[in-house]
Amino acid sequence: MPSSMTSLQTTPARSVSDPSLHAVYDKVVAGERLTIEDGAALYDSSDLWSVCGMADLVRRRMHGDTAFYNVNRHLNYSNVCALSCTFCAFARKRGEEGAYEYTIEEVRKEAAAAASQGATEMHVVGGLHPYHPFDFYTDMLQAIHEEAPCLHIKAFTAVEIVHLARISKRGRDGAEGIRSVLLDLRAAGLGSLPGGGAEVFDDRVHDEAFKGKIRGDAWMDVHRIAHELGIHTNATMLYGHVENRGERLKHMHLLRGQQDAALHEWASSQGIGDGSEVVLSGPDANYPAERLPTTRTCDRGWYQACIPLPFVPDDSALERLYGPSGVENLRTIAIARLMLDNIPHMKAFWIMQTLPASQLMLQMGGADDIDGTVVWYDITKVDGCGTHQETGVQELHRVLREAGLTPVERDTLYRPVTRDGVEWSVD
Ligand code: V47
Repeated sequence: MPSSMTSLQTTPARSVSDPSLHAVYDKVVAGERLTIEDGAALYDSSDLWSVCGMADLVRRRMHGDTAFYNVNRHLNYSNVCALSCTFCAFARKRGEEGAYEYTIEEVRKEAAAAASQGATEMHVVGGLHPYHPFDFYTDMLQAIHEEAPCLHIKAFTAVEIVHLARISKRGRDGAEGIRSVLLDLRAAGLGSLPGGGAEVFDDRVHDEAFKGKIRGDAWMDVHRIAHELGIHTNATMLYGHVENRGERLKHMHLLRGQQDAALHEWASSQGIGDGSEVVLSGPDANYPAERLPTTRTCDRGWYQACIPLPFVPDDSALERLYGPSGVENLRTIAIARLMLDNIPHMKAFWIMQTLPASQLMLQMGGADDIDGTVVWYDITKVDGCGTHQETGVQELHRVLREAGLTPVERDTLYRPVTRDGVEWSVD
């Protein structure tokens, strides 16, 4: 095939109609890192089509036409929480109507049911329970692990980890306390950390919407320590409430900087980056060895996926707000794909984005992952739907294929899953 044809397939002719995006386009094509100002231009432009076109170009370079999903279960073990974040409709005080707590035996049953139905992952998070001792959490992990050793346990947001350091009296030891909590949890069965609780890394936003929760620097410390221990993590950004677009871009910038540090050694070994920046989203020619880190090629932990979470106002103390529009959601995930050039995966979490909008985000907005079958989800309920929010593998396949993509089941570490009914394996 003539080389001009190859480059036409991977680098579309510049069809960006907004002149303020021309410089951004040229950087994206070359695989150069975008600045916060570039991100602002992407937010300000009325040419959403081009913003998505660039995100899609990057997504196809990184993942071709693959769209990832997993067979998972979310388990929100308790909604009893010491905090009162204004965006949260999930938390209750103990004894309040709607408050609930799973016992260890109930968690064990959930794990057994998940495994018997072929799930590969259990995503376990809850409120900051004011009375459970530290042992409750290690017992819970052990129960899941004993009952279903094949399940990868992705559990506890950074906020919960800091809470566990406090209740186990290790809080005053700073990083050492966090490290020893993570080691204990790993010994009990923890596989990785989910991306929740990040919200928006900005003190003004923090004080207005989630005062009392840890600030962005503490959240990032937990993830840095997890990465040092070889534990993979994800990162969310909860947007569309009291923050502004500039604060979102700052959040992305901070995450990207931390991922540079996590990938530094691996990138040097691959000849990627200039020693400080690691860009994984450029044209193929920029990657003499592996484009993306895998557990085989890198023994550190890193951010595997970013999950932009659109604020769902229903039943929260910020119910007066509208929450982000469909266009803002599409634009934000596309910009996250472009700005977070060193985070391998961009997830359109269908529970919060809805299945139809997630499909568009995968088809044209830079997303390559849709999360999984979920089954029960308590934290948000879009349009007041119930906690039973299940989709099946067939439905996910239909949604992804209709978007022109090839569905690939993955495990939590993004290894392709080979499946025969409820039996599965990874290489
Ligand atoms: O931590 C709470 C957010 C998070 C609301 O790591 C809200 O793979 C929108 O983190 N509107 C939990 N968001 C969900 C989460 C997650 C989901 C899917 C995959 C992964 C992953 C992580 O939801 C909370 C908080 O940041 N949240 N209330 C709300 N009203």
